[in-house]
Amino acid sequence: MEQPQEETQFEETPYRETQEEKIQKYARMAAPTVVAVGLGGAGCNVISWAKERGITGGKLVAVNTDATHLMITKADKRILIGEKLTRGLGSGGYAEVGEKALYENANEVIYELSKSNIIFMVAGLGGGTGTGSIVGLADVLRKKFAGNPMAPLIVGVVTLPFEVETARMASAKRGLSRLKSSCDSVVVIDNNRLVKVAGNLPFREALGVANTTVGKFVKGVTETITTASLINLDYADLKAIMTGSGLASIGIGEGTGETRVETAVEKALNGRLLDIEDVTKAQGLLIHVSGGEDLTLSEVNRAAEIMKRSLPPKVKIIWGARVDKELKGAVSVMAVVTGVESAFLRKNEKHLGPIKFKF
Ligand SMILES: Nc1nc2c(ncn2[C@@H]2O[C@H](COP(=O)(O)OP(=O)(O)OP(=O)(O)O)[C@@H](O)[C@H]2O)c(=O)[nH]1
Ligand SMILES: [Mg+2]
Repeated sequence: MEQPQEETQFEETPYRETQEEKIQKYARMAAPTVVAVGLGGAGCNVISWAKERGITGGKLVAVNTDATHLMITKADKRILIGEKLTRGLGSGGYAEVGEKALYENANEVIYELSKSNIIFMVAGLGGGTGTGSIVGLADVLRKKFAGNPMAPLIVGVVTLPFEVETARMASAKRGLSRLKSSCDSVVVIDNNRLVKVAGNLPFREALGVANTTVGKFVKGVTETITTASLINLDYADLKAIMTGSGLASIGIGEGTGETRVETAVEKALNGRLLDIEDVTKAQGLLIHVSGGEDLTLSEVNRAAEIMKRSLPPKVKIIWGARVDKELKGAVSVMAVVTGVESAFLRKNEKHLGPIKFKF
């Protein structure tokens, strides 16, 4: 007689994640998500800059009224705004048109941004599309997230026009005034100071330097927040120094040789790209250090120590550091002072008097 077969002891278990997969999944979930949206020609050029170099942990969105320019823009997502109003031909320099164009497609733009923890909005102030649509987008976002404790950090990153662009100056400053009240923080780069710091460059080259500076800021902060770095930037800390802080000024410096840290810090602090009033009233300081593979932790600490000494003790200081293989032997320091006022803007606000920015 056939013996009944013993039941097999083997129980098939469903596939389990490996430890490695688990770590990656949870790290992904814990990492804040970042989106950078470029608006108008200059904004889109910065997005292309970042896309060409790659940006880990950040989505790149390009928004423009100008279809021809969008065609040559590199981004994860491109959005043509104001089709009915402008027929893809640009705003003709009118900020009113740029703002209306944004409202025409606001839902599509919001869809790309709203799941992120940090939203960088990038534009060159002075033109029609960038100025109008960045202000419009900031307003839409502010209303959408009003009173929501999970609201993303909304940071404007803008350039001010060159002095030769006199016709664009008033529009840029009006745009900045409005932007300041809708964003958590607006990082401002004055193209005129940038040109001087970079060594009196001709217009074309200066635009390239402006793109690189804005791009480096967005890429540096994004990657230090979203990916494992030498020293990670903490999202909660970043939020603390940037929430409701008004204007922010940025300085970038590079150094080589034995005193590379000191040189880079000094350049970053002295080469501020916005004329700010009183640094002692600052709310926070973000220090970002990047260097080649030989960058040491003690160098990063030294950079932070030197900066600390130049600001009053009540200023909250946060820092992050990353290795950037391209920086062979060099150290690059970026200093962002938040919660500052600019004499430049104040003068203009007075001068503008009761004139309203109407749309
Ligand atoms: N960083 C940077 N700034 C630029 C560039 N091109 C222009 N700008 C600056 O940004 C301002 C706005 O220019 P654009 O971005 O071309 O204008 P726009 O927003 O597309 O507006 P319209 O073309 O008038 O619809 C200019 O006044 C310049 O000061 C660029 O490639 N990079
Ligand atoms: Mg344009």
